[in-house]
Amino acid sequence: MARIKIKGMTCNHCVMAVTKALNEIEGIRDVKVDLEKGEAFFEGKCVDMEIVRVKIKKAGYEVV
Ligand SMILES: [Cu+2]
Repeated sequence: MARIKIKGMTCNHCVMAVTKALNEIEGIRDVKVDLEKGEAFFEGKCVDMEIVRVKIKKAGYEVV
């Protein structure tokens, strides 16, 4: 399981947006987002973290 810290999530809409963005990345599954902690978890093999970073950025948030 991978865990990333995300800056900028403030409500459930943000959680949905981040979840959707992560789910759109090939190889990522079982996405869970913790709004309070500002963290996202997912399963996935050979996931390029740079792709994750860019995808999150495009959704309007930032991987920290
Ligand atoms: Cu929000």
